[in-house]
Amino acid sequence: MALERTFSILKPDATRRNLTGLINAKIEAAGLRIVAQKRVHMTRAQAETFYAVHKERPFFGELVEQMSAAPVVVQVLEGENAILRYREVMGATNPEKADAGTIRKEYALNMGENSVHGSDAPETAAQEIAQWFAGNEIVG
Ligand code: DAT
Ligand code: MG
Repeated sequence: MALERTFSILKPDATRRNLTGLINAKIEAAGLRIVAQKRVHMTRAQAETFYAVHKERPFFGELVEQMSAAPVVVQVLEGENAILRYREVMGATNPEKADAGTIRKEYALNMGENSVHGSDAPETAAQEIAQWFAGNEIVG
């Protein structure tokens, strides 16, 4: 398979606890290259847009609140099969169900504050990357 790109967020619970370096080490050890990265503080509106697919879910308000409460690090990761590979490295959404060695198993606090986001499909990856990065900010 050709090189693929996925969109990643190191969430507020991770930046607050100074875990961005440890998480990046796991990303790189998994063979994913960080080809774009910046620290941003999402507005509520940006968080609402980003998670619009979940707007009818009961946890949406809390999710938007948490995502805009502190800075995040947004990233583009590149590698073979990067979308699926990163989902494996992240672990399950619920950290109690995440496999040993995954980011969420090691660092997530709970279902909402689960340390990382990763795109779930090629279409969402392209959309999410375009929402946060200009083409010339991505250096592969
Ligand atoms: P993922 O982040 O694994 O792609 P998702 O897209 O289903 O999971 O949900 C997006 C985020 O919303 C998830 O990372 C944390 C939050 N979330 C999902 N389900 C939740 C729940 N049942 N209770 C609280 N937060 C939840
Ligand atoms: Mg998702």
